[in-house]
Order: sequence, then C-alpha cells, then structure tokens
Amino acid sequence: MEAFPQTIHFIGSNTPRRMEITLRDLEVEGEIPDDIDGAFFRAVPDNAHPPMFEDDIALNADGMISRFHFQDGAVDFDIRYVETDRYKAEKEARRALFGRYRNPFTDDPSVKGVDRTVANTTPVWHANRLFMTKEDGLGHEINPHTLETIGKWTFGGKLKSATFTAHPRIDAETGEMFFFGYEAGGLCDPNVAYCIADKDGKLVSEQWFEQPYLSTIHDFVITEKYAVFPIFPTIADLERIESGGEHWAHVQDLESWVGVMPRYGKVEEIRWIKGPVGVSVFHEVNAFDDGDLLHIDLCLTSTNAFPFMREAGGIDIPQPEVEGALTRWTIDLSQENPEISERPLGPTGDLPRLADKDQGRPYSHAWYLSMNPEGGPPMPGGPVGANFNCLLRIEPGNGHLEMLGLPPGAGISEPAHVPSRSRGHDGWLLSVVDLPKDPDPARQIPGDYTSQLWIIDAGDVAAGPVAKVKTGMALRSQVHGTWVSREKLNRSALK
Ligand code: V55
Ligand code: FE
Repeated sequence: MEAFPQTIHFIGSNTPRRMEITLRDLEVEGEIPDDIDGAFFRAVPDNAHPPMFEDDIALNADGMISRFHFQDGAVDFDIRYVETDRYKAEKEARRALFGRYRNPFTDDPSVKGVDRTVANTTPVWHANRLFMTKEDGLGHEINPHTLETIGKWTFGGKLKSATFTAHPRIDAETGEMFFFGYEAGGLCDPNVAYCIADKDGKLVSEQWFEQPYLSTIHDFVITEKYAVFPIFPTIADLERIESGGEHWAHVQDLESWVGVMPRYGKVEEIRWIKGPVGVSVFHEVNAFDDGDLLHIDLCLTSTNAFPFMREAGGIDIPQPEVEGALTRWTIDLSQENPEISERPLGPTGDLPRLADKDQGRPYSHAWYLSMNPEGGPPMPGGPVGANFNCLLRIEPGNGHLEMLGLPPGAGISEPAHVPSRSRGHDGWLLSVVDLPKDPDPARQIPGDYTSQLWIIDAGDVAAGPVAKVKTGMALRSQVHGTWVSREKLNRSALK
C-alpha cells in the first residue's frame, strides 16, 4: 500500500504522526509540583510505513518510546522509534514487509524468520534498566537518557522463553520482578514461562507450564503469597493463522480459568479454578491475600473489548453494547473445589493505575479510565476505536468514586502515578489528554486536536489539572506508560 487506510485504526487519535522529535521547555500553564522530578515514559504504536493490508490494526504498528522529562519545573519532550529487527528491515526497504498482526504467514518472503515484535505496549523499568515490551517477543532495552534502542533483553542469555509479557509485576518491597511469557516456545506453543528476576535484575527462576487453552494472557497478578494467572477464552489457532487469518478469536461459550500457585512455588502446584463463560479481561488492577481468601480486581467485560477479536469469533456485538464493570473475584483457597464469587466495584473501564507500593497488597484506592456519562461522544481512535473520556479514582473498600470528566470529542490516556514526599498526600497523576480544536462536536474534524499532559492531584481528581503541559501538536494514542523518578534515573545502568 502507498497510503494509509482511512479506517478507525488510522484516523482520529490513530492518525500516523511518525515524528521523531526533541523539544525543550514545553509551555506550561500552572505550576508543576516539586514532587514531579523524573521521566514519564510512554509506549506509542505509530506506523513508520503504510501497512501491507487495508484492514491492518493499531496493535500492529511500530513501537515508539516517548518521554516527558521533568526537572526544576521545566519539561522536555522526546519521541524515538524502537529500533526492532522489524523496524530496521522496513526502514531499509522504505516500505512495510510484515503483514497482519501476529501472522508471519502474511509477511513478504524477504523477511522470513526475522523477529516480528514491535515493542509497542509498555515501558518497564526494573533493576536500573528501561525496556519496551510487547507480549509476542522479548523486551528491548532502551537507553533512558537518549532513547536509543540497545537491543533484545535475554537476561544475559539465560531466558529460554521467546516472549516477555507487557505486564510484569514488581514487588516494591522486595524489588523482584515477577513475569511470564505465553507462546513461550514460539508461535502457538501452549507453554507459559513463569519467571522471577531478583532486585538486581538477575533471572533466578524460569518454569514452564501448559495453559488450559491457547489464550492471550495479557496480564497477571501477584500477591504476597501467590502468582495468579487469569485466563480468558480468546484463542489462537495455528490452522487459521497459517491460512492468513486472525491470530485471536473470542469464543463466547467457553469458560474462563484462574491459575493460582505459590509465587515462589513450583508450576506443578498450580490449581485451576473455573470462572464464568465468555468473559474477557485485559488488565487486572491488583490482587491481595486476606487469610485464605484471594481477591483479584479486574477490568471485566462480557465479551472481548477488541472489535476485531469478536468479529474473528463470529460475535456481533457493537462496541457501545459491550458491558462490563470493575469487578472483584474472590476465591476461598481453603476449599477443595473453590468457586469464584464476584462483586462489582465500579463502572466499566480499563487502563488501571495503582501506586507502586500497593502492588500485591491490600490497597485503599486506585485510578482507571472510563466513559463520561455527560461527556458526549469520545475522540475516535486508540486500540479499540474509541478513547476513554474520564478519569476515575476509586476506593474499592467502600465504593467511593470520584470523576474527572472531559468535554465532548476529547480523549484521555492511561495515567502514570507519581508518589508525593508529603505524608498523607496521594501524589500526582500524569495523563495525556487530547482536546479537539473545535469544542462543538458537530464541527470536530477527526485527528484535528492538540495533546496536553495534565498533572492532576491524585487525591482530588475532580478538581481538574493543577498544571497543563502543552505539546502544541497532536500525538498518536499511547498504550501504557511508566513513571521513573530522578533517584531511579540517577542509578541507570546506562549513562
Ligand atoms: C493489548 C495491546 C497490544 C497487544 C495486545 O491492551 C493486547 C491490550 C499494543 O499492543 O498486542
Ligand atoms: Fe496492557
């Protein structure tokens, strides 16, 4: 293809921007709190070239690493492509050579066997190093100061898994990183690698197990005692992939599962607990132990939230009719055959954010994105085709909910959390907000907006931003982001 398709994956906030930029001293409205000293790294899928196929999807786009760097109240901004093998091959050819999302059988023959991952999902900071990740390949190390790509991260050649999740979980107290890779042995391999890296980044454990069916395990959770693998019925099929079809199809009449094992235990100890039929989750907020009870808080939907994963499974449910709720699953592990009991915690939504210190522990509050009941239509774009347009702060223990709603046509991306040095203060949220140039929804032009980084008091989201950092341009939709403090940046392994 010579031009970008005019589908939802390439318009609105999915408009390819393709800019590697360096800007110093962005314009700031308001005052940047002293607590905010460090870097907000963001993963942004953004095609370097028009795709090979008209029906390509946003999840298939090249990874870009974007950084808002805060120092002494000033903000600098940078974007660079992650120089994966795939990016480099296409750069050389000046065109797309890799075909459909997670389907190597649709590639140009010249790139047969070349690593297809685009590292476009989550920036991860662990043991003084920064990685860009996508669940179908290895993490790529990035120099946090220059944003240069160093290369694939194999834990010194020790990691056997071919894949590394975009959602590792880091225990803030021990500094350990718990992670997994599914399709660990390669395309459509049913094995999952469950791994632990110690606080120094050394791989200390890698164990493989087979999942109940070949599902997309996008996220998992840990508690102080357990590693927990929720499994939902969105399934890969090698025959379908070999014939050029979709990697994933949702199966509405299949049950979900939760695999639970002691986090330092053996994979042979995994207990599989059956869950409801047809549901889907991409992100868990958190999980924690309460005696024998295991609580798992999930962004649950009644079917897969991605339209193309529903379509591939023959499911005809329009996006606005996908139901869901922030949901708590509780499992009594003292029982021989426990069942999952379920209770709603809050409105449907996704892209949850938890304070790093609360990972795997009882927690009082978290934040996530949802739809503003008074906000009119959201900005088109993002991985599912419509952006979120409100930010919620929730206290799952008592149901207390606070909202920051955006105006019609706007969109908000996943917040990063910056802890405060002031005792009793919730800290700050950093979130990119896309604002249409015309406030009148009838006159808004998709893709015609400006992107600002809003700084929000994490304990008082309803008050609105305390500062707005203006990029002066429209940025492509982010997936996940990560805050890295000055102290951590100063300890970076790379200078
Ligand atoms: C997700 C995102 C991906 C992907 C699979 O948020 C799942 C879910 C940005 O890439 O490849
Ligand atoms: Fe994710």
